[in-house]
Amino acid sequence: MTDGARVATRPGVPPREAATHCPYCALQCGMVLRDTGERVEVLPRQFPTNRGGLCQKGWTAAELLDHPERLTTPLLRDPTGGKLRPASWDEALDRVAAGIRTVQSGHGRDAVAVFGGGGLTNEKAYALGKFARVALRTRHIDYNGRWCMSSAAAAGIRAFGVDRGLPFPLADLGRAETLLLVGANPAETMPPLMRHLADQRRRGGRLIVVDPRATATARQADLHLQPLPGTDLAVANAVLHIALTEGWIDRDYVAARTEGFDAVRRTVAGYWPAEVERLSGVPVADLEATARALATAGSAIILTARGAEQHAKGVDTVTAFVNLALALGLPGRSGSGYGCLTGQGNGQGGREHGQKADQLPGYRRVDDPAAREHVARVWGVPADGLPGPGVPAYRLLESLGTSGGPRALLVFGSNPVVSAPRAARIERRLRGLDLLVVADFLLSETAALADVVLPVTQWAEEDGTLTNLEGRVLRRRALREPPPGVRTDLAILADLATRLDAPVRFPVDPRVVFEELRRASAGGPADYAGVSWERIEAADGVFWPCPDPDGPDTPRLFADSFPTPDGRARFHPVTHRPAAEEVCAAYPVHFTTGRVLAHYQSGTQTRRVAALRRAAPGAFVELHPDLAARLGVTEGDEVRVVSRRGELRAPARLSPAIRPDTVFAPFHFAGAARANSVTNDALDPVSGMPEFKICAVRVEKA
Ligand SMILES: Nc1nc2c(c(=O)[nH]1)N[C@H]1C(S)=C(S)[C@@H](COP(=O)(O)OP(=O)(O)OC[C@H]3O[C@@H](n4cnc5c(=O)[nH]c(N)nc54)[C@H](O)[C@@H]3O)O[C@H]1N2
Ligand SMILES: Nc1nc2c(c(=O)[nH]1)N[C@H]1C(S)=C(S)[C@@H](COP(=O)(O)OP(=O)(O)OC[C@H]3O[C@@H](n4cnc5c(=O)[nH]c(N)nc54)[C@H](O)[C@@H]3O)O[C@H]1N2
Ligand code: SF4
Ligand SMILES: [Mo]
Repeated sequence: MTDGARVATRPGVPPREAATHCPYCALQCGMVLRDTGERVEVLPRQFPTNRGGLCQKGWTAAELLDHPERLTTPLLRDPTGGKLRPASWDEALDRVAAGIRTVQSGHGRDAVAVFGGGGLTNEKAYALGKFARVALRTRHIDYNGRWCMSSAAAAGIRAFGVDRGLPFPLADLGRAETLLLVGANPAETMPPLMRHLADQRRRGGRLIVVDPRATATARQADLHLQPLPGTDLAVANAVLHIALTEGWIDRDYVAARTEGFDAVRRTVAGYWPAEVERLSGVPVADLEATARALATAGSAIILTARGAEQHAKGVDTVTAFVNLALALGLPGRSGSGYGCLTGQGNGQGGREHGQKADQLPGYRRVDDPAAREHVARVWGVPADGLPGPGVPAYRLLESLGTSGGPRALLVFGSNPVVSAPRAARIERRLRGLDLLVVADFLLSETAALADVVLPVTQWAEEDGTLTNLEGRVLRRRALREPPPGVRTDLAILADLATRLDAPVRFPVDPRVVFEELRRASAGGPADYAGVSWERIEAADGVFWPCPDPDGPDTPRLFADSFPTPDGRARFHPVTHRPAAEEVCAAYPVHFTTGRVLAHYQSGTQTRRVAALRRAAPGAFVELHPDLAARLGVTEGDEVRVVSRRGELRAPARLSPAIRPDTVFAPFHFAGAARANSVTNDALDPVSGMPEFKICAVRVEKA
C-alpha cells in the first residue's frame, strides 16, 4: 500500500480513505480508515505484522473520534480550586506559560518537569525532549516507557550494545523450531501475532510458555512452566545449568562472539534444578525439557515481555535469558535469537529520540559530550546550555511538590493516576503541584486533576511515524481534519516555546520535524538519517539503523558482530534475589497484574468504547478455587486485595488457571478497582522499572 489519503469514487460520499496503523499497541496492525461521511470505518490491511488481522481494540478504535466525551476545547481550573471550565486557547496557553515562568523564576528551571508517553509519534517524542531541554531548560523529563521497556532496554544495551526490541522481523517467529515466551501473553496483548505462532506450529515447531497463569497463550503451548512470580531468573539459570551439564553449549560461538562466559558458568553451576524446582515450583523434568528443546533445535527464539521484566530485578532477569541465548549461540543466527516484545504503539521509537531522562535523539546519552555537541548543533543552541540527566519516571513523580522536587508538570500521553505503581501516593503528589498541565483527547483520571487541559488530535487526524516492535519505522496517515478547537501536540509545543521566548522556533509540520530528527539521530545507535517518508511508503516500512538514504536498512541485527566496542556480546553473571516484598503471615498471598484483551493500558480510551465495555465491563480478581474455598469466597463475590500501600475491590473470578498462592488483577481500571493502589513501588536499581508484577497481599471477602 503506497498511497495515503485518496479520493474514493462513490458519488455523494465524502470521499476519503487512508492507509494507516492501529493507534494502540506495538504490533501496529495495518488498517484502512474510510470516512463514509456518516462514520469512520476500520478495515484490516495486510501488513507483515498482522497479516490482515486486527483485534477487538483495533476494530473499534475509530469510535473515539467522534465520541461525545471527546475534548474539543481547552479547560481551565480557577486558581482558587473549583471545577474545570472551558477556555480559549489563548487564555489556556497564557496560563501555562505564566505558570511555568512563575515556578521557574521562584524555584529554578528544574522546578518544571515533563512526562511523555510511548504512544507519541517519533516526531512528538522528539519535539517533547527538545522542548524540555531547549524551551524549559529543565533536566526533568521522563516517560511511561520506564514502566514498560526499561529493563529489557538496559539488559539489551549491556549485552548487545544496542536496544532494539526484536533484532529480527516478527515473521522469523514462524521459522523457529523452538520458541520460548517468558512472561508474555500475546493471545490477549497482540492477538494477530498468534498468526506467526500458528505458522510455527504448522512447521512442526514447539512453543514453551513461562507464566504463573495458564493464559490463552499458555494453553496453546506444548509446554507450560508455571513458576511463582519473580522466580524467572532462577529458572533461566537452571536451564543454562542443565545445558552446561549436558554439553549443549555452542562453544565456537561463545569463543568467537562473546566475552565473560566463565563468570556465568561459575554462577549457574550453583543453580541445581532440584533447588530451583523448590523455589519456583517448576518441575525438574520441565526445566530439562526446556533446555533440550532450546539446545537441540535447529533454530530457537527466546522472547521476554512484562511478566519477566516488571520486577525490581527485571534487568537481571532479562540478562539471565540473554545469557542462555548467548550460550546456545542464538543471537545473530538465522531464525534464532533473543528479543523482547515492545508494548506501546511507539514503544520502540518513543524510547529513542530524547524523552528519556538520560537521553538525546538517536539513542544518544545526554552525558556524552560529543552527543551534546552534535544535537545542540542541529537544534541551533549552545551545547553547554543543555541540561544534564534527570531521574527515572517513578523517582520524578514521587518527588513532585516535595522540597527540592518539581512544582509544575506537563503530561503528554500518559495517565499515571491509574498506571503508576503505588498510585495513591502519586495522585497525592499531582494534587500538590502548583501547576499540572495535561494534553489529551479525553478527560483521563490524570487530566481530571489538571489546572489546564489541552485537547489534542487523535491518530486518524495526524501524519507522522512510529517504530513498531520490530524496529520498523512506519507511517501514520491522516484521514481527516481534526474537529474545530483541537490542536496537535506539535502545535502546542511550538506555541508554548514561542510564549516562553525559546531561542529557536519549533516546527509544527511533522514532516519538517522528522527531517530534523533524521539529522539529530545521524551517527547515533538508532540512526534514522537514511529514513524518509517516501522510503517508508515505497516499502512496508524501514528498519533502523539506516544511516544512508541510498544504503540498505537493517531488518536483522548481529549476523556478523554486535555494536559493542570489540564487536562481541557480553555475558553478565546474575543471581536470584527475592521479590522486594515477600509474603508473610499478615500478607500471605502473591499479587500480580497485567492485561486483558479488551482494554488498553490505563483504560482512558477503551473504557469509553461500548463494545469493549460489554466485552470486559470491569475489574476482577482472579484466584484459584482452592484459595477461594479457604477464604470462603465464591464466584462473583466482591473481594478486597490489601497490601501495605492500599487496597482494591473487585468481584472474584475463580479459575484453576492461576497458582493457588497468587492472585491476579488487570490494571486497566480506576477508582476502587485500581490495581495500582496495591502494587509496590520498589524499583530496579539499574532501569528504574517498578515491581508491578509481584507484591504481598491479604485477600478477603468485602
Ligand atoms: N489488550 C491489551 N494489549 C496490550 C496492552 C494492553 O494494555 N491491553 N498494552 C500493550 C503494552 S504497553 C504492553 S507493555 C504489552 C504487554 O504485554 P504482555 O507482557 O504480554 O502483558 P502482561 O499482561 O502485562 O503480562 C504478561 C503475563 O505475565 C504474567 N506474569 C505475571 N507475573 C509474572 C512473573 O513473575 N513471571 C512470568 N514469567 N510471568 C508473569 C501474567 O500472568 C501475564 O499473563 O501489551 C501491549 N498490548
Ligand atoms: N499494575 C500495573 N501497572 C502498569 C503495568 C502493569 O502491567 N501492571 N504496565 C505498565 C506499562 S507496560 C505501561 S506502557 C503503562 C501505560 O500506562 P499509561 O502511561 O497511563 O498509558 P495510557 O493508558 O496509554 O495513557 C495514554 C494517555 O494519553 C492519551 N493519548 C494517547 N495518544 C496521545 C497523543 O498522541 N498525545 C497526547 N497528548 N495524549 C495521547 C490517552 O488518551 C491516555 O489518556 O502502564 C504501566 N502500569
Ligand atoms: S493487536 Fe495491537 S495494533 Fe493490532 S489491532 Fe490490536 S491493539 Fe491494534
Ligand atoms: Mo507497556
